[in-house]
Amino acid sequence: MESWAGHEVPRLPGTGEPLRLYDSARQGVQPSRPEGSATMYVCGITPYDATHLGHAATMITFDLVQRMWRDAGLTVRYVQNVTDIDDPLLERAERDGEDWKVLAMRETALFREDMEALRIIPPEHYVGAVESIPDIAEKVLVLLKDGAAYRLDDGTGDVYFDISAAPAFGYESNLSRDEMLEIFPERGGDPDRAGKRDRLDPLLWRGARESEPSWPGGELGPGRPGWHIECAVIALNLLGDRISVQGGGNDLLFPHHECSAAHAERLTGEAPFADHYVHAGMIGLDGEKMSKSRGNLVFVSRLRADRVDPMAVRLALMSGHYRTDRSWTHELLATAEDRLARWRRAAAAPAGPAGDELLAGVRARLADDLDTAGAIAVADAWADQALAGVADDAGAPRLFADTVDALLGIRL
Ligand code: 5CA
Ligand code: ZN
Repeated sequence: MESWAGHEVPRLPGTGEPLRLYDSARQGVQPSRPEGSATMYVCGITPYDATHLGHAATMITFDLVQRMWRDAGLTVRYVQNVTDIDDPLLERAERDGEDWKVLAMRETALFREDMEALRIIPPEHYVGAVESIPDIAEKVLVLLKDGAAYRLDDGTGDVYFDISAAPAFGYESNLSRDEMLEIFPERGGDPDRAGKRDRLDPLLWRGARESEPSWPGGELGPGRPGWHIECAVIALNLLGDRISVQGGGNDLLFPHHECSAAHAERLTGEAPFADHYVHAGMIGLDGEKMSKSRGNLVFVSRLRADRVDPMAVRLALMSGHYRTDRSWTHELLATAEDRLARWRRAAAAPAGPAGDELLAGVRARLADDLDTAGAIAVADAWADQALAGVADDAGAPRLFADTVDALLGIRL
């Protein structure tokens, strides 16, 4: 499927610092030292609604990872998916009396526009679940033949992964079995489905149902793919057996990333599937979790229609640390708008304080598990001095603009 349009990223003098990132599996900040090219797979949208600020914050987080890797001289290979067939999409289409394909296409198109506006560097491959179905079916069959999966004998054709085929199951999320059992049904799992070997076994292939879309699955029989195998197969096919970063929001810690890793590791025989499992915090609104049921979603497209500068939205979302669950508020946006205006005035100054400390400071803060608030403070300090009339270096305003553009994605 088509990705979105990219933009020039300014080249900065020197080379950036190696990135250190929190890994959910090892539960600590660990150096990210990809050899050759850095590979990243980020879990993208299920396109049944418009992009909200939570999606935006997660995409910005991984955009920063890519910017830091590039600045450190690495080649980056980045893949993102679109879950363009799944229960939530079908449910929404049914509720609104709309064709699920039309709904998915419309919301994916809107997401692309939002990503471009937020200056998110596009993935090299932007891949839909539907277009990946033959590849997924092939791998489900491999798991079935290998004894790592089984078919329910109730005539549905549904195939499940046997988690006992993944001896390290649980290493990614670090959750106890009780915690897993509690979360599993809240995030698409079906612990009470009769005939499963283990209540936590995840669905790999859903046999065709009369009222649902289905695709030929060859020997598997007609049906549609489960969610976790979708991401495992797309990542393996396009990025290889071991990736540098598996990314998404922290709502994907379990079961999604645990199961994707278990599937991938069983298919390749190599573990871990990802060097870093990286999770962005959830964005809420005024202290409440942003969710469809609460009806408190703030859409990027709505803000754009209201003529809010997307750079202010980006700056506001980066003012908190990516791993922290945090709230969107009107004040957050107002502060970001003021800051953006101040930075623009400073970048337009004829000269400013020398820029080397600024560049080194922004690089150092971001290299430390993406400390965006720290990086913003470094940029603020330079801008304040430039606006106070410190004018040592005529080239510094350009370097300031290039630094916040290349590393923070903020175009002044
Ligand atoms: N299609 C699946 C991933 S394979 C999915 O979770 N889709 S989604 O549309 O629900 O979310 C898209 C991405 O945004 C995921 O990485 C998800 O973890 C993240 N996300 C969802 N809600 C929020 C939120 N409130 N705050 C931050 N990130 C979020
Ligand atoms: Zn995913």
